[in-house]
Amino acid sequence: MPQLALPYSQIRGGSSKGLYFLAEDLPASAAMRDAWLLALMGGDHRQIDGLGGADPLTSKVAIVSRSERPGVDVDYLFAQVVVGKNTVDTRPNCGNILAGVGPFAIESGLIPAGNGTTRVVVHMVNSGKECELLVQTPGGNVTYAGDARIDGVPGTAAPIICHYRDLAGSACGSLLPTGNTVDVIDDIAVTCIDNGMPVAIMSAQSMGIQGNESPEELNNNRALCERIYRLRIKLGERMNLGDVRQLAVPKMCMVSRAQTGGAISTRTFIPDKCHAAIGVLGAVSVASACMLPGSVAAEFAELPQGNNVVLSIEHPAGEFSVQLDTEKTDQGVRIVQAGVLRTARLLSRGEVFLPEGIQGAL
Ligand code: NQM
Repeated sequence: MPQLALPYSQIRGGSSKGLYFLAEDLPASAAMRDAWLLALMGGDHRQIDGLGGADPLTSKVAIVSRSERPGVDVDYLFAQVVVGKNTVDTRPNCGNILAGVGPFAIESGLIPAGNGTTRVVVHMVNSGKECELLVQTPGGNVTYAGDARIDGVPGTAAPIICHYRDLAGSACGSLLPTGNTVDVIDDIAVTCIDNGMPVAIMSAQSMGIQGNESPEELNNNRALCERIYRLRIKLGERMNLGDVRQLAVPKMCMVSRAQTGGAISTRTFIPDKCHAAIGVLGAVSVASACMLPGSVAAEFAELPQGNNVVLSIEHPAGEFSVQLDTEKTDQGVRIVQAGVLRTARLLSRGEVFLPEGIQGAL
């Protein structure tokens, strides 16, 4: 059987990039779909025989279909092809790749473009949550050009506004999956939180670093990487994620006081390599933790006054602003909605080839 040609788009979504497929072009069986994605992206650490870029931020896939849910336009399943592990993880979501789902849905004809701005309501299959995207469509066409700037991406582009609703417990079942605001594991105080992304937050100091190091420096610190890995495996069980050795969660975030006037400074491992910046939903989870009295993040955070706040989460490539609408409850604080600004750009579109022998191999 010859190589199978599959229609795809490659889109930069926020500070990540990935392949975007219509669900109808991939197998319905999860096992077969994952085998295809590994073959298309590359299962080895260099991804030399596929389109993944040998980096967690470029080894991503969006699978999109028209939604049958009331009030929802499209369903989006995110798949992380875990670099070097020959596995696909559909447990985490990705808020960067999500930004590209709006343009992809419009350009693929899943929803019509409005004249000016098009609202795309996305059901995130990984988490069961929803996000409203506002995409620029002047004259009924998607435009990628504009003057929005996001750290981690050169130049400017058209803004994509993302409004997330009610993200708590997206993968772990509850906002604080261990039931505590702080746990102490291996003598390290950790806040385990899932407000859109499972994240474990420790102070940089407790992990033996300053918190202002470059990702390269941290990646080269073998003792730190091994410590993070061991802690992550233990935390996975406690966060209701089970055995996380082959998974991309929980993200491991080390925090310290803001260095450039923001709310807090971060260095995040996703999960075993330091992020060049910070993930979208990772940043939303960290910002949410800053609002929780007694959390490890709150100890270091500079918080603006009020219930509706913008928190600037500092990261190695700059900062990420998260807008949070909160309300006070008897238990503390509830995060009602999170808003972020992203951009996206269509990079390529065409056919990607599935090697002979993979189709129908399972
Ligand atoms: O947290 C990196 C990214 C991400 C995921 C990661 C993301 C998110 O930068 O929503 O965007 O944490 O693996 O794309």
